[in-house]
Amino acid sequence: MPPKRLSSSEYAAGLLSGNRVQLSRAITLVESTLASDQALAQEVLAAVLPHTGQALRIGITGVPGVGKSTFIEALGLYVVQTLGKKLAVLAVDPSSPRGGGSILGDKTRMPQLAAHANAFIRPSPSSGSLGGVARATREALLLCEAAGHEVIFVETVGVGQSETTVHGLVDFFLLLMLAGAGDELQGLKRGIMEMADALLITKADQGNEAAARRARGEYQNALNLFPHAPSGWYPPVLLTSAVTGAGVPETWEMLQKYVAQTQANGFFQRRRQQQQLQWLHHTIAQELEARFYAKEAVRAELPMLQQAVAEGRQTPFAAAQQLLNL
Ligand SMILES: Nc1nc2c(ncn2[C@@H]2O[C@H](COP(=O)(O)OP(=O)(O)OP(=O)(O)O)[C@@H](O)[C@H]2O)c(=O)[nH]1
Ligand SMILES: [Mg+2]
Repeated sequence: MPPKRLSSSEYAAGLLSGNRVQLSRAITLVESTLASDQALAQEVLAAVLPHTGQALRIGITGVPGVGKSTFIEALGLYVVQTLGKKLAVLAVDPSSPRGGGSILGDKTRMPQLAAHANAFIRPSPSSGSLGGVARATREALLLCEAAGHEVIFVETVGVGQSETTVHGLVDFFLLLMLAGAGDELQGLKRGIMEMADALLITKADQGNEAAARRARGEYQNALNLFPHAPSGWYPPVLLTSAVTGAGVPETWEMLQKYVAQTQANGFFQRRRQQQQLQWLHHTIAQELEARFYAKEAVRAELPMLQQAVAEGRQTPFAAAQQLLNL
């Protein structure tokens, strides 16, 4: 029997008390495409909004196999055990098949973290489009904050558009890299490195240390060529190893330093404000487009006009104007 449908205030109360079952169910609600679920989800979000925003939001990306899951387990355990903080791990993986993204299988790569009472791990929503996944993840992040999570990791695979999306969700963006593999091999575009607030060279162990140190030097030089960031922050390059545990406390200290510096100079708040505004305009654009294409008259005229544009009988601009004026 499916669980009884809760009211928005019941959801809100459950979330604010840190109830994990309610948190999971509320996230399922924001992921749902049913109009009635969406409406309830928006009510829940409105109710808990004053209790959001206090977490440190960290994006983590890197090509498959670089060691994201292993690193999240190591840094995550440091956060929940050593620091005693509540952590949530979310993922943005629009390509994941229905029934659970890679992070779900990943729970086996994060066995201790997955079992820890202070850690909440949630796989990527599996609803195809990146836009849908991004919205659901943004809202899930707010729900996790309302439930008292002080640190939030958002993981994504570094192969495409999804890191731009995650960059727009987080306070700090960590890029994991392998030593010795060429940039092309890592599928890295300059743009992704430019978004990074820090680079972590993974697997600096088992004879790989010298190569890792060399890579650190090279990447540090590459980063120094980028234009001066408005945050006043210079992205550092750190070495990590899940085998020796090296780099884990250092990564946390670096994050603290970033927060202190950017909260002092106002960039931290500004970045969040910009993200909110971007999200606003993005939502308006999407909604307008959806309404436009749903119009009866547009649906009737569109095929003919498409044909005319394709055959060069009408300019795209004129056809667009005609449709927009309908
Ligand atoms: N020696 C060494 N091996 C590591 C380290 N971190 C990860 N590995 C290994 O590298 C492999 C890939 O690690 P994952 O953590 O699964 O990598 P991932 O980036 O999450 O990969 P995807 O989920 O496929 O995107 C595993 O076999 C790990 O055991 C490390 O610090 N040192
Ligand atoms: Mg993984």
